[in-house]
Amino acid sequence: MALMYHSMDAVDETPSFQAKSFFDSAPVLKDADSISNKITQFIHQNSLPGSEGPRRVVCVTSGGTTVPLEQRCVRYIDNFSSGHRGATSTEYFLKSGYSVIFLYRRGTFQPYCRSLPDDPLLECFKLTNDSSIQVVESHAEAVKSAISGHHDAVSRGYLLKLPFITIFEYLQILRLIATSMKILGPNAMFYLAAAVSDFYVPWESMAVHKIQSASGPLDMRLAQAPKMLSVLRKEWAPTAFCVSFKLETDTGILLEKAATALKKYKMHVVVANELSTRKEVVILVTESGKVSVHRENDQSDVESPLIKLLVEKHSTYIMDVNA
Ligand code: 9Z3
Repeated sequence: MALMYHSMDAVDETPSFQAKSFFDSAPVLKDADSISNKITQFIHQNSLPGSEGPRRVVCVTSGGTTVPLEQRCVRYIDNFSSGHRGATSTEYFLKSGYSVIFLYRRGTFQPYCRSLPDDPLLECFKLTNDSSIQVVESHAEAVKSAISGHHDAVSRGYLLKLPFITIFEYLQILRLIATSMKILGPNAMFYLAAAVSDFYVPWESMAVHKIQSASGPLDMRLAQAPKMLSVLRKEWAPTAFCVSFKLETDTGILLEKAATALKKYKMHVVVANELSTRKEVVILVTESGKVSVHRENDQSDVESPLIKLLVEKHSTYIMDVNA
């Protein structure tokens, strides 16, 4: 079987034109109004002057996007990301006084739940003789800190969690968040740790039903995903502080690719990481140079010094913009 998906012939097209075509042809986002209301309300609440003044807000993206191959999707292409980076970073941002919009791939790691076992419900709880539920002693600390950390952040209005699965959902929700965060000016930060598909099947050229195997091998050409980082910087939230990630498996090209992304998309910081060492070391690439950030020991998180450094850079940025 040969399924040819035409590329978008994008040679002369600007990122904003490509973005428009992408959104115009994307499937309608389910619950768009409710998502939009949640975002608007969250940003409104966090921009009110409280005792500490209006809070800084960061949008943390986390997990990989899928590319469906069929409209009634049975098969899809996936991008690797466990969501550990995003979930861990969210905790450190909250600790640093930020409010966080956590845009995450459904089913990936969640803030405050990293120390729980794989099947928390079945492994952390047991039935007692009188059929009430009790926490298993060995997991009691992890359960307590997960519940209290999460409850504290959500009930105080500091954490909003929004799930996505496909690249269509991810980019549509990211646009809603970014255009709403525009009013925060330099107090807004984007921390784009999600692993986003570079290629996708445009909705209108996608098979509706399950692709059949009877006609032999499948031949397909994927379109290039629009470069949304440019659009985010130029149109959606032009004064926000933007941090993107660059993932490679070949260390020989990592720093050069990160430096190219920094320039091309006008990021304030690109965090370069290599797949197998991503939990131990990351390299911050900025206009003023490169800095390696290491975790302190096997038990600590590289996100602790990473977020500390980014918060400092964000503070300098806010001062410069307001000067
Ligand atoms: C990253 O590089 C993240 O640090 C990881 C985190 C996905 C490696 P985990 O979720 O891993 O903790 O398991 N994210 C960005 C990956 C990406 O797709 N970047 C694009 C690129 O490299 C730019 S948006 O071209």
